[in-house]
Parts: sequence; C-alpha cells; structure tokens
Amino acid sequence: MKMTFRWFGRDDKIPLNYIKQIPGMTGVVGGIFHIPAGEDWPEEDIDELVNKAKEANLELEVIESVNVHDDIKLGLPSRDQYIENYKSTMRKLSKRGVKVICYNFMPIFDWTRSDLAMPLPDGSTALSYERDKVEGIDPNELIDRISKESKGHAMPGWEPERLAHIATLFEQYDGMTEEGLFNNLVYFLEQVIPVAKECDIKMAIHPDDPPWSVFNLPRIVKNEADINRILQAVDEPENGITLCSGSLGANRDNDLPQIFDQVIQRDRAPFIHIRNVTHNEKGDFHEVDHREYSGSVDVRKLISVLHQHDYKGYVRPDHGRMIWGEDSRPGYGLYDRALGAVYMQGIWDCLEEERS
Ligand SMILES: [Mn+2]
Repeated sequence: MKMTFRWFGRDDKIPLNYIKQIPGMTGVVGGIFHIPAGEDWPEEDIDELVNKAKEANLELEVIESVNVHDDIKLGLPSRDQYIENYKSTMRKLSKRGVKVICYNFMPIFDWTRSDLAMPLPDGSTALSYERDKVEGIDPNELIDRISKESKGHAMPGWEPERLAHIATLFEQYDGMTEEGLFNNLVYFLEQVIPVAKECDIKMAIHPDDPPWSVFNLPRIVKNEADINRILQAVDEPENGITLCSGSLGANRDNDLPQIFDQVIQRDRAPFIHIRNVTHNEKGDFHEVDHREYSGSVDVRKLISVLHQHDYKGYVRPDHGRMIWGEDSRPGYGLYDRALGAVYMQGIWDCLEEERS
C-alpha cells in the first residue's frame, strides 16, 4: 500500500514538509477547491498544485475530487458540455502524472454530519451524525450549522456559492429516483471511462456518506450490491471504487472485510480511505481515532485484507479527531491523521514480518 495524505493545496494551512515528516508518507491526495464543479481545470492551477508537491518530495498521483456537476447527476441536456470539461481535465491531470481520480455521485451534499466538533470524553472532538439533528430539519438550518462550526475553514462539498442555490437544487431533484440517478451515472461513465483508458487513469467513485438517503435525495453507492452494480454497468478496469471504511462502515449491516476483499480481488479499488466510527443508538454514529479498539470498524482486519492481496494502490487516513489543541479544518487536522497513518503501517509491518 502507498500511504498518502489529503492536502487542500493553496487552501491548506498544514505545511507539506510536515506531511513529509510522517513516517512512510509517499504522497499527497490533492484537489483544486477554488474552481466550481463542472469547469475545466486551468493548466496553471494544476501545475501549481503538482509543482508544490514535487518540491516537497511528495507524489501527487491521486486527485480528490474532480467534482461532478449537478446537471450531470440530474441528466440535463447541459450535462454534455460539463462531461466534455471533465474529460479535458482528466487529460490534463494525466499529463502531469495523476493516476487516480476520486469523485462522488451524491446529489447536492457531498457528505452530511450533524456536528463537526462533538466533544469526546478525552477532550478531543470529532464529527458526528445524529439522525434527529439532520433528518426532518430544514436543509438551510444544517448549512448554517456547518458553516458556523467550520470556523472559517472551507469545507469541501459545502461551498457557499453552490449551496446558495439550495432551493433550486432541491426542486430540480424532486422526483429523482435511485434508478434515474443510476442511469445518469452510467451515462457519465460511458463517456469518461474510454478517456480514462486512453490516458491511464482509474476513476474511483466514493461511497455515499452517510450510506442512506438524507433529505429524501436518492443514494446509489451504499452497500455491496450497489458497488457490484456500478462495477458491472461499465465493466472496465478503469471503473473503480474508493473503498471508504468510514462511509460504508456507518451502516452496521455492511460487511466491510467482505466488501474490501471482493473489490480488491477484482482489482477495482485503486484508492482506499481508512477511518473508524462508533455506532450509537438509532443508527447515529460518531468518528473516533483510527485504532480498531476505539470504534466499530475492524481496521486491523481491513489492513490484513489489503496485505493478503499485496495491495499496491493508494491508502489514506480519512477523518481524524481534533487533538492537542490543533485548529484545523474539521476532520482534517495533521496530528490525528498522522497517528492513523502510522497505526495502519504498524499493522502492515507486523503482517509483513509474519509472512517472511
Ligand atoms: Mn472517505
């Protein structure tokens, strides 16, 4: 496994040389956040991103995300132009060494939480999801809460410009079924996968977060059956999945080791997110540190599945807690994610030792 770390480019306060100091860290997972979804990424911006990583001796071979415009998810006639822009961005990224593009296909919201700084007993804070605080409330209330709690840090997927049109977006999705959304994903994949093949890029869809319907919006990447359906719909090696243990793991019915095993075995998991969550009552959950015994996700087992398959793809520690007084983008502090990266490598190293 190649250990990587999410880095928010020019918007990230965490210096790249700090990331490089994490043991075993080979690269960063980058993105460009000042360009709205649907636009073709300018060459200069891509160069700036790639060059900064290179200067710090870190690879930049994964992009998270090139966001998919809502018109594509909605299947509007304007989608064709947005898909052309997407293809153009893919080609430019591949010329600069990018191998994997992570994206999601969730309507309107990229991810949903009720709290960004839930206090844990040890004084750290973590993201949490309480159904009562999300489901059944006015989405605008939630947007206000997220923007207040992010304390000035830009939150990916919650860009104020896009969410300003929230009422219109909800009207547009009115009546959209899972079937309709799935067909629009297939339309998109049928266009972009040939380009991915041509330029040696793997596309990796991120599971829905949380993996169930919120605000009555359809969700199509929730479980093993959904994943298989997507892989089969466009059955090419470039059509892959970002296996995210936190997103899929929020639903306790998902058998994570089984899902990881079968997707990795088919070589359709170019990118993996490892995160731990604790299941609470009523399907609520909150995030915890990466250690297996801290939460409900079998992290040790998942790393052993990777090891069994001699996994060569990209892994990153997903959200961590906010610890040691750090002031950072919720979920994306330096310290706890660094601990997660080292924990995962510790497991890997022990398995390596056992094998030799
Ligand atoms: Mn994730």
